[in-house]
Amino acid sequence: MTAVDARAGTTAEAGAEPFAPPPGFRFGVATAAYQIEGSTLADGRGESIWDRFAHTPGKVADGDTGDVACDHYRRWRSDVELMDSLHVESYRFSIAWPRIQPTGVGTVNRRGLDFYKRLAESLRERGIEPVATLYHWDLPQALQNGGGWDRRDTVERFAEYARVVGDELGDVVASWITQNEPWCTAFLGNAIGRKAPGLTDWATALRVSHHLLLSHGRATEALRSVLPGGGEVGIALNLFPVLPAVDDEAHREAARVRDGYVNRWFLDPVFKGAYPEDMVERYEREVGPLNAVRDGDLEAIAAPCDFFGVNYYNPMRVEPSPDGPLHVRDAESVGPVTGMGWEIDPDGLKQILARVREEYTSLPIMITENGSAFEDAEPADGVVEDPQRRAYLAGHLAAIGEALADGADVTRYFVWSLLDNFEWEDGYAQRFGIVHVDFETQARTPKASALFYKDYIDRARKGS
Ligand code: IFM
Repeated sequence: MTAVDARAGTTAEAGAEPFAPPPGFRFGVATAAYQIEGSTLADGRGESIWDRFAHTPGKVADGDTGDVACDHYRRWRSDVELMDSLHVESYRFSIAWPRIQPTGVGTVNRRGLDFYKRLAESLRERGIEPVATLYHWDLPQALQNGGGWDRRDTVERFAEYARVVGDELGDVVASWITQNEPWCTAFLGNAIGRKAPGLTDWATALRVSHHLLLSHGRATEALRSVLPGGGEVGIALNLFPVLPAVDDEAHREAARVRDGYVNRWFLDPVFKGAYPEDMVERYEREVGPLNAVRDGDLEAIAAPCDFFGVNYYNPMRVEPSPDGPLHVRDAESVGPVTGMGWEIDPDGLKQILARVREEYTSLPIMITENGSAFEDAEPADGVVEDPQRRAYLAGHLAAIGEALADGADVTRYFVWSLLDNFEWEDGYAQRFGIVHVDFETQARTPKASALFYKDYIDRARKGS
């Protein structure tokens, strides 16, 4: 018995009773290219908006960048072995567009494609399913120089990129996610300025949101034209239960607005083919005419998907405020929070799943991200105790079990994240990994939560 197995054994006593995974269900882990790969200048990769943003003083905590990150571009083989050792069944990674098309247009960079091809093949050899995301925020900087997602032409460039990648990797990757969390890209990147490209213009952010959604529709079409039978396509949205901090009309209205801003603005066009009317009115009143939408766009956005990806972390409690975006701000959390200050509420995941099913779609659901950052202790004798993360995982896995029992059709669960990594504007200060990374030595140490997850998977499989 290895040290890892011995420690995993101890988690069984404290661990939750696993749910019975339905046929086809897979337990996975997720990452994203800029957050783990490093090697930003290797093999012809072009500059992305996150390289530019991170290298702009004052944008990222401690001046951190993704230049090295987890050095995964060079260590991918041992990272695949690591996943195998944790008995992970599915791996969601993202493809860096600037590795495939360094300037976002035209010539395809073979070395970039080969990297992802080798990765996907090696996952498959170990029986780990590869799930690829096309866009996890690293737009080629050259496209941003020409207007980025504010420019309609970027949508066509993205569809072209999707077609190239789908054509090359479709034989090894069956499941494809077009866009990840377009709310973050559009609004945190272009209205609030907290993420790349760091703009603070609401009119731009609204156009960007529309173009991102349209790019999902166009990429879906492009992927379908090249993927072999069995290929499946979906989008990943980050969804939040939004709760009024106080049960009165002003707070309920604040919750409706926040829900419109973070959830419905994306769910409605994807599943109902229309933007929510109350939000259209609000944006037109407060920002100006929504001039990006053309005939046929909403039909393209609502093109049927094969699955729906839900990223869930926390509920939002809100209150009215003249200063907040659209006059709403976050209120105090109730109960425990993570290192990000995000309220911990596994029940919120069940609420989201029920809402999606009741109001939007009966498509199979992949929980494409779920996880937590905490201030972990440094490894001691090869051990990192992270009881809070372990409890977070156990609680959310139990919630999925309950949702399944209530009839939800959940087919994947991806823990965010396999590794501690570059947490965007927070740099390396926030650790989401179930595996600890020493950023000086690049040593990987599975935390107690990773061993809990491995043990959970083993027990779930034994029972099934
Ligand atoms: O790290 C991010 C990820 O890139 C997108 N979803 C949320 C995670 C935690 O903030």
